[in-house]
Amino acid sequence: MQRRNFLKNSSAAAAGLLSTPLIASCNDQTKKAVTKVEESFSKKPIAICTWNFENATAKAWEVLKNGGSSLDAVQQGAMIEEADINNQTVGIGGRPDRDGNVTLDACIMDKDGNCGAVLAMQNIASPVSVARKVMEDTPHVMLAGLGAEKFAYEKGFKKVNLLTEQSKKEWEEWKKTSEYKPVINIENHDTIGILAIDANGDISGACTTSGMGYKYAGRVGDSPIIGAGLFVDNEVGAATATGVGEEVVRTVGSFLIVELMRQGKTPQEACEEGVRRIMAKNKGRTDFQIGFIAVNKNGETGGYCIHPGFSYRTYSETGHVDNPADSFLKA
Ligand code: SD4
Repeated sequence: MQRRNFLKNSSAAAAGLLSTPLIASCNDQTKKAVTKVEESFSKKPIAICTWNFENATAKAWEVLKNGGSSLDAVQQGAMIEEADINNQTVGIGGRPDRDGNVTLDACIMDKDGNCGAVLAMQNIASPVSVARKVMEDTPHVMLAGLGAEKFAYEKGFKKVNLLTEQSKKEWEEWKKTSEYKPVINIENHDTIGILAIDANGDISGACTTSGMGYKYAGRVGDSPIIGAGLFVDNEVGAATATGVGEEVVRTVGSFLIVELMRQGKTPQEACEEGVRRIMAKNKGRTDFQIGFIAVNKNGETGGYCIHPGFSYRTYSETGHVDNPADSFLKA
């Protein structure tokens, strides 16, 4: 019997016992045991995100603390980074593709396995919010390019110039060599993947990015691909990724990590195995970074990456913490 069902059944059985007057009146210990079982079954809220996005987890925590859903928590947390012009890999201020256009990818997934995504969408400041509309207001999971943008306008989103002066200046500089070469942990790596568990114990996740800087026009990475950049299974847990998306797609990384947790691995062990699979496929190639994070149904978390330098933030009742992740390759 699964632990959850066991707990459910044992608390139900104990509750049944309490309904008989004899035991209810004479057995305080039984009552205590029931309370204990119920307490251990009640879930504690937590928010966890890739990198050290303090403001995003703080926002998500505020939602959770006020009794909000994990879905609202991850959306609102992700929106903080989308609106930050200093984050050059998410939302406004994101680095453009090689033609100078900022194209955004995002997805969101809820406790029931519903999901929505937008791919290579231009001119809209909060792709995660459009992804949620795709999930809730359409029969589809993914909308791409002009179709996604048109849908966003229909839903009341405003047209915004996403290319900031800073990102434009850097792109003009880049054009002088036009060398496509992600620098580990520095350039191109600040995608936010965010996972949360609410007071009901329900899990949701979101992931949003402008993708790899100076990518081919139309290139889409892992971030808006359900199973690759993000996966949630409310029975088991959730995972999300940052880094070179092509490699995450090749192993369907986030889905893999959730399935490994289903088989009994801790979030930490599952993230480590996710990275090992990628390294095994790459046969000695090490010039790229990937970071995975995961949370299981009990609120335990984990994170792992290829190169040192990746960290993830957690916010729960026990505090607001930046957790440096262990890495496959050592410094
Ligand atoms: C992508 N995974 O488009 C994203 C990039 C990223 O931090 O994570 N940047 O491949």
